[in-house]
Amino acid sequence: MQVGIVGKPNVGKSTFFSAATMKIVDIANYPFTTIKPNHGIGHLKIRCACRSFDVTDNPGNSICLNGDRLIPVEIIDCAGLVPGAWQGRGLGNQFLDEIRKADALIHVIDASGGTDLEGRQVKIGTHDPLEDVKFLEHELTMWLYQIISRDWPKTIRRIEMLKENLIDILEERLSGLLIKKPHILSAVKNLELNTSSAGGWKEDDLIRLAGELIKASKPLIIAANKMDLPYSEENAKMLREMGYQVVPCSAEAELTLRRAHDKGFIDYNVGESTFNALKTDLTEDQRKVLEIIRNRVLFKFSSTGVQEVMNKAFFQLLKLIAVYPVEDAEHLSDHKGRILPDVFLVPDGTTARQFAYIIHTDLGESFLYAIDAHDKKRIGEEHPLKNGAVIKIVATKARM
Ligand SMILES: Nc1nc2c(ncn2[C@@H]2O[C@H](COP(=O)(O)OP(=O)(O)OP(=O)(O)O)[C@@H](O)[C@H]2O)c(=O)[nH]1
Ligand SMILES: [Mg+2]
Repeated sequence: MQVGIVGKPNVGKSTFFSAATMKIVDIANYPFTTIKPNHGIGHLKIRCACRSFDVTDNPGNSICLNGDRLIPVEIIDCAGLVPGAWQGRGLGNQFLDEIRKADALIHVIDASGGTDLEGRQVKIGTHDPLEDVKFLEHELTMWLYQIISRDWPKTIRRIEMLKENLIDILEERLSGLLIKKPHILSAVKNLELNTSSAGGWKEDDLIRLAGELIKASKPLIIAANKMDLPYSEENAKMLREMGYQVVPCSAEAELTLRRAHDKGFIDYNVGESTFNALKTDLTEDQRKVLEIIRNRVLFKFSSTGVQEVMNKAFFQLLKLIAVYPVEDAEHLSDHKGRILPDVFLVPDGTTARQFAYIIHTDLGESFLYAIDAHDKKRIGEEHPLKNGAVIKIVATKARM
């Protein structure tokens, strides 16, 4: 699963990406710094199961840092989007091509209102970030509308002449955009559109359909960036009150803290509300920057927000849970004796048997039952797994 970092130019998308992945990418205070998208690996942070079991673990596919498990996930830093992108304006084509492959979106906005719709710097507080939110919704809707409407006459012919089903045609047509049948069914239902009379649908119906499909298939969280600047807090509050899911954030603060930590200047755990200065010989400027971050960001918002956005994008928008497979439920180890080596991200609602299939087809096929390492109780094949569960699969041909 991939999450795309999107928004107009110059809002801090690449800064967010760099802070989340520690990859060095171009960051600058002008529009279209990023032209080609950046792909990278960021991490979700959860309380590691090693803490509840009080064991020392040997992580394999993830990292355990001071009792927190960091799980790798893929994120994409997209080129900036400007009005008219759906008609190819700016870097519209590159941008929208990346969005196809995204399962969810992080919409980075400049919450300080210091950049206009094209990403040019303006006096802070003069641009309304609500416009940015509306504009992204509009661009994505019109992009999808264009795709659907391009062969709408052909679609209608297939329905009327070949008696094909509209939902099936749309599913086939839109699968490359990760738009699936449940998305289409819920969109049509929400809009109360009658699929048997699709031939009579107006342009406006197709635009509304595109809007609903985008909402259903590309769930979105707003990273209200540049929270270290004035006006940001009010703007983030305003968006939240309008019903948007908003996390206050300062990508620049997170990037600075992670770099300072890597250089040994400070001790900082990602997503935390504090850091400790380690070096006594920091320059006056370095000390000042760290104090600004402490006072304007950490003290006010209790974190830089970057980790919270990452976790919410995957756990809430994509509805994933983390499950640890083990071979020995007593020692929590795999066949090599490694303790809690792996953690898998799976859809919420994944049953014990489905989890066995995710680990290995053989294990799914020969599944007998599972054991929850917390209470050592048996779990039947239909039983959905809990977030954070440590699970042993018992199969006829025991192999794991
Ligand atoms: N004050 C403040 N500035 C930030 C923050 N995050 C990013 N910036 C600045 O915003 C400017 C744009 O940052 P980028 O990360 O290049 O923005 P972008 O959205 O990737 O821009 P494009 O690639 O042009 O679309 C740079 O000057 C950053 O230093 C933040 O949290 N606070
Ligand atoms: Mg960029």
